[in-house]
Amino acid sequence: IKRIDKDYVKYFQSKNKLMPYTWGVIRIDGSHFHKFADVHNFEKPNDEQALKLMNECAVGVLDAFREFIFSYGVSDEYSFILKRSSHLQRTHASDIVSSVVSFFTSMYVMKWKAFFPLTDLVCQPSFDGRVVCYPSTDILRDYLSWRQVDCHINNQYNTCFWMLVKSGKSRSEAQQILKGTQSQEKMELLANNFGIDYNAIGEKLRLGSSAFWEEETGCSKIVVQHCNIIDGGFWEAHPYILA
Ligand code: DGT
Ligand code: MG
Ligand code: MG
Ligand code: MG
Ligand code: MG
Repeated sequence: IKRIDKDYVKYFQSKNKLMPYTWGVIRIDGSHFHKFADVHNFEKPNDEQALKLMNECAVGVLDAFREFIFSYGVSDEYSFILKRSSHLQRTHASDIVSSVVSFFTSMYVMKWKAFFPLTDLVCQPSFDGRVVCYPSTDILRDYLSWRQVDCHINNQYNTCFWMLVKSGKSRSEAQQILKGTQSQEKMELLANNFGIDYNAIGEKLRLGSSAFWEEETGCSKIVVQHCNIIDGGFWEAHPYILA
């Protein structure tokens, strides 16, 4: 048998590398979670247990992949920030994204019963993932602010929407009432119609969740907090995260 050198096939692999010395952000997002939430009877608009399960999986990722220093999650998504120096170790974008996505997904399945003891997992959760490199800390901060603003806007809308629906409006009526309303009008709608002070709604819902390595004298541990990551205060209190 004639041996043919078939090594050439490796040249078809494209090398999609992360840009060195930038902030790499891996964002995963649940696929069709609209349906997944319905099938598993998630509470509307926010299911406390579902959010806790997402946080647990994020903590698992931080613990398993030590290149991540900070993560931020809301709804069915989580963003993981790679240390700038870690690019030299894991240079292939698809390797790191696929590892994180599969780890997060299997952890979600493994931990399901602990958070939903009375609900069977009846369809497979899956997540998509992408990595984006941000060249400066300012732009990374803007990225995180964008996600937290999105959390606030969606949560405020969803809170109004489901209060209207639960009070007897149809979904299209609720949509019509909220169409074009500004943040202030939504706050007034909640206060006047339902006696809800939006600012008193739990921080976990308004601010999303940040899971990160907390450094204390001599030791560091992973914590989950619901804090404002748009203003400078958090970053000044944790200067080592983006150092
Ligand atoms: P995708 O990401 O394009 O595959 O589609 P979806 O359906 O995952 O949409 P996405 O990611 O834009 O929005 C997240 C959906 O997940 C949203 O439509 C409602 C659902 N969801 C997430 N968290 C909760 C929750 O706590 N309670 C309920 N009821 N639904 C939730
Ligand atoms: Mg998606
Ligand atoms: Mg989704
Ligand atoms: Mg989403
Ligand atoms: Mg391998």
